[in-house]
Amino acid sequence: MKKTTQLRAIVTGPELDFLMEAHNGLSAKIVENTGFKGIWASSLTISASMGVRDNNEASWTQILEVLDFMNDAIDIPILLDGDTGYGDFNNVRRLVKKLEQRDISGVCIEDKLFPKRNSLLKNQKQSLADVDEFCGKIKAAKDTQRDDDFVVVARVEALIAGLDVEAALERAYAYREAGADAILIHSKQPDFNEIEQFLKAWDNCHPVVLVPTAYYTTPTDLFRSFNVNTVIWANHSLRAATSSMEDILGRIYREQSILDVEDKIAGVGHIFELQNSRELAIAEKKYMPTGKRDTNTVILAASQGELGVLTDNIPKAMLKVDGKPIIQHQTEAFRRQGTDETIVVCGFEKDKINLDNIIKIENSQYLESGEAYSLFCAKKYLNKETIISFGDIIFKRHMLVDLLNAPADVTIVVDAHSESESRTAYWVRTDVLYAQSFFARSITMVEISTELPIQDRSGEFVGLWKVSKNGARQLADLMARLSETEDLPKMTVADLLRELAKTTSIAVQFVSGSWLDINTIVDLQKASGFTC
Ligand code: SPV
Ligand code: MG
Repeated sequence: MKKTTQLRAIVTGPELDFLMEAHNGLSAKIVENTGFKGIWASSLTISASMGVRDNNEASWTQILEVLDFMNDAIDIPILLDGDTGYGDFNNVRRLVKKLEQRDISGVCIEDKLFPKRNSLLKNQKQSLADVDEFCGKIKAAKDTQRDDDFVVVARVEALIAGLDVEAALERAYAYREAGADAILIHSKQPDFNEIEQFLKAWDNCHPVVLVPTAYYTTPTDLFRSFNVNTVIWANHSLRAATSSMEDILGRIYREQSILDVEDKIAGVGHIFELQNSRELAIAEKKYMPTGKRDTNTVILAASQGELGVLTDNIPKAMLKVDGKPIIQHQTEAFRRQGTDETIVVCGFEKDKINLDNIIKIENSQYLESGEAYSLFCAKKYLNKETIISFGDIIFKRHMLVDLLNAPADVTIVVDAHSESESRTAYWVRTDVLYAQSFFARSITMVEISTELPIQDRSGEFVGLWKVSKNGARQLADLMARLSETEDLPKMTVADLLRELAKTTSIAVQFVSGSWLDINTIVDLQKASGFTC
């Protein structure tokens, strides 16, 4: 429901409703949280909270600024205590226009002279406006509003100025005729008598609003019995805050300690809640770049390798290229791309894999099992997009960047110009050849094997691949199924990809060179100067 419609229901509806005062965004939020359906933006308390008097010392645009903060903080409507309208009919027109622009639901204007003074001040002369002139302001307000539900309340100050009930009624009738949606009849008497007389004579002929600050002892049911539409608790948020501040600050001053007041005041967590900090935290997750990708990396580094004495007592993945272990080249490359966890599956000489910021997972059966089983050991991390890499390869940065951007659920990197002839390689046959791949929208793996005849080889699987979150789930499911058979420990990654291809299309990202796998001392020498 629109805020204006809500306010109209409060002010003109038949049931007695209440507006509670607020004077800034925080108090407005507290009013709303307490359960009140609407807010009285009081001139007394807004000015007091600014440290000035309720004599139009704050300008009307300064009041608008406060209203903006209040309105932004809440979903309930605000009725502005608009004093005299801050000038003549023309100022009222501009006020209504600006209030509607700022989503304020209604205004109450009083029949006094600008600059007005607070109605409850003792021994102060209160000058009333000419009735006709004030009726002109009401008409101007009503003619200006664009939203039919915007509420204009006319406040009768005759009793405040010392006139009798007759005079008050005369003004109230005139304001009703001028188009006011409700009449606020104000009194500073400590009892209900003059208001009672007014209400009896008024006889519910138009909605009525009361402000019982002075006659606070009157039971609320009495207002109800007179079918009063709205009661405004006009200054109680500010007065509550004032007493509490004076009390607590006095204690802190005397005790020179905050120890004993801590459990008597709102915790900072509660203040954060009132500021709706949670919303910002959620928005930050959505909009703020964290520099992090939601991508894990699994490096398979369990095997010893066959580089003679070089791998006698360290795993191949820890052999140094340009002074840095092979897998450190990888972990740094992954981190530069902002990936999340780096998981290294170790086996042979696992303690020698001692890099920072990695999660080590052990394949204790590394001697009897292959790469697929190592990957299975890291299955718990296959819960999001994941890059999977052999621990003995070095590759150029662009290869990883392209792979991270690959859209398919499973993408493998294949070198179309592999020079490997003698050693064991995972040969891949694709549906589109590299030479035509520039014109193809996607390239799919058809076969992967160490045994592919030369004429069927489209390229060599580099040992670097990526699964999307969905692909990771499929891979994890496949490995879980295979783990129930005898097959998994014997399987290579190529075997796994072949199985996966039965249910999922495996996309191929072709490269031409740009990587090395380290199988021999010569490879190790070639790798120097080859940065990831
Ligand atoms: C206000 O709250 O600012 C009012 C009501 O106008 S009174 O203070 O009683 O005048
Ligand atoms: Mg006021």
